[in-house]
Amino acid sequence: MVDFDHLLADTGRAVNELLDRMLPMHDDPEARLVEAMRYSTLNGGKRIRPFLVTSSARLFSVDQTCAHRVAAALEMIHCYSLVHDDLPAMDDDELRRGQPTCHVRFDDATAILAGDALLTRAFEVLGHPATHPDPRVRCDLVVEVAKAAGAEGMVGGQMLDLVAEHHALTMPEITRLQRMKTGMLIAVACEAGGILGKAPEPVRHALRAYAHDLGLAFQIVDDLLDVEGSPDEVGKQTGKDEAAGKATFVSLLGIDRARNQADMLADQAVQHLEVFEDKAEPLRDLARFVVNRRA
Ligand code: GRG
Repeated sequence: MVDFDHLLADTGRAVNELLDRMLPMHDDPEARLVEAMRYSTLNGGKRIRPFLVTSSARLFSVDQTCAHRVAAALEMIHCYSLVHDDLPAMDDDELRRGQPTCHVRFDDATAILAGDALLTRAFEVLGHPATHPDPRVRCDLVVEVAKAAGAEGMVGGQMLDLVAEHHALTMPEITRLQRMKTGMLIAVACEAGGILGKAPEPVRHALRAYAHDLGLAFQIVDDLLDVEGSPDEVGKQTGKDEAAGKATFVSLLGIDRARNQADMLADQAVQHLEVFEDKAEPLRDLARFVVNRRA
């Protein structure tokens, strides 16, 4: 039995190798763009979304080569969102994953273009026949990932986050915002294994339910780390939400209740996996990792 830490590290290595091959350096005049794309994707990160894709794919005995391609595509989208989120027009951050943010290392325009190019490259990968031989599966992946990343998902959530800087949010409003901003990409990473494995709807539903609770637990811990963590540990500036007067799960619930809520959601997430029996052990371990992480 491979333990969780090794499995997470193996997934990270596999995705790094693939990203390295998918984003090759070249000598053309636009090489700076590729350099910025590589800088923003091959710079560490916990690789939680890739782990969700590969672990859910294993539930349905999906070829891991296909799963790794979907994992790399979702990581490109995740990294694009971080690059754009760090820009001066958004969160204006100088540190990400312990290193200068993309626009600090390059410049704003290059960071915008690197994000754009990562997003579009992700869909090129999803639509490529090497990702799955069945075009209906590839179409399904493209549609579900587009919904999760776009105006009804991550980008819409980011818009709500910007609006929230100017008026206080209630608990249901914050929950909806975070579900869109971070939850939907996490959810589609979980569901991707079911899509690749052509799993029936009730099984895909169980994965979505797990992901829903996991995504909220993840976000609550992110809010806790912003209050309790240090930049050295977390790899980015902390204390930003409070300084901006932003409503978060922690500002509304307080530290102790937020921590309890995250633990409760992780337990609830695990309960949705019963149908998969022992095969879902890595996903159960991930739920525990998400609430215990320090970065
Ligand atoms: C700008 C289109 C656009 C969207 C931005 C996801 C997002 C929306 C912004 C990221 C800002 C942020 C810190 C959100 C909190 C949750 C989150 C996505 C944290 C970072 O994810 P991790 O912890 O990061 O998985 P690593 O570095 O480990 O990959």
